[in-house]
Amino acid sequence: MYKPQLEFLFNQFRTGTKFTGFREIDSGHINDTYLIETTSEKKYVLQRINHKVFLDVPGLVNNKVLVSKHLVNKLGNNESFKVLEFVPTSEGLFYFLDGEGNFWNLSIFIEDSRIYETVPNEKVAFEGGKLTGLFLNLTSDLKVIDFIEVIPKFHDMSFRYEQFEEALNKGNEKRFLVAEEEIRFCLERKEEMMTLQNLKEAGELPIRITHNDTKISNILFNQKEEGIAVIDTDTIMPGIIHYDFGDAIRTMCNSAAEDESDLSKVQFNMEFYKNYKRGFLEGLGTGLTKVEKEHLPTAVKTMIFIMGLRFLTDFLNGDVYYKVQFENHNLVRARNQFKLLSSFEQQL
Ligand code: GN1
Ligand code: MG
Repeated sequence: MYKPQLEFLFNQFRTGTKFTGFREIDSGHINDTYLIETTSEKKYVLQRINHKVFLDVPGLVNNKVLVSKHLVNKLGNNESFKVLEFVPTSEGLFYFLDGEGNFWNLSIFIEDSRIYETVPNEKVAFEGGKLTGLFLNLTSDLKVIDFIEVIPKFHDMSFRYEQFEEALNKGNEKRFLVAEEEIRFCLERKEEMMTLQNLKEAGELPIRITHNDTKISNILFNQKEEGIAVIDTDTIMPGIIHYDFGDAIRTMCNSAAEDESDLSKVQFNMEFYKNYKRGFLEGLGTGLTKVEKEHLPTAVKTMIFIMGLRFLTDFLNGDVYYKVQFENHNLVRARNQFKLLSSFEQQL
């Protein structure tokens, strides 16, 4: 994107300040994100929401604005718990639709914060858990019916297997050969990996409002290594607690980045797991049922696996979903997740 285009987009929103410059933030795999500098002290985050992935962007925006309002009403927006604040356009909408059919939204950048790509110590693991638990605690009284399913069947294992099997039928044959071992790994695991979905469908796990993308880089920390904000609320929708617990563990307990290709560096850190879990349960309070609690380790396995399965599927399809930076990037990501899963199982 060029500067004048971004300035034009920024000006559609009611900020009362002027655009002075921008920087691209390239950490997400789906949306395009820019940090906008202005004549005021405030900075903003301008984001193009990928409408090929998110088919109902106004519905998505409605979900996340609803959650922000709810959190502010309950806790206020304070130093130890900062809430994403979205800015309306001059028409009063929380998104702007440009002439090319792209959807944009703007939020206020949260100052004095940092993110981690990997957890440096037990405190950060504990804090990450506590904040995620608290977030779920605070959203637990929202009505599921007020939310759309942003991506239907997002974490449904059977749906992800269907997509995988379709890729096996239609995908790129050269890629099958390179990924033979990983394909076999996924085919062998099917029954086990259906456990959570089966429980959910049997009504044994309560449906709540969940974040659905609680990876470590979606949590902001302050300089004292305390968790202060949950960001990237695009996938907030009805789900089960295990999605958030498992997805967070997947990144918090990986000794390496999600796309580290040297698999000897990919180890599951049990100490971080214990600390994350302790923090998560503390933040969440007393709200878990017996079955929910019993299946927290199942969540870890399932969420590590489902991400590996999705990365592998995208690799077989020729990298059409996730942004990639190098050859075999998606395969590297998938291998990384499967190694992490094996490391968890060995230690369990
Ligand atoms: C995607 O774009 P980003 O980084 O927020 C993906 C998540 C995956 C994640 C893996 C809508 O999230 O489900 O866990 O990549 N989001 C979508 O890093 O598919
Ligand atoms: Mg996301």
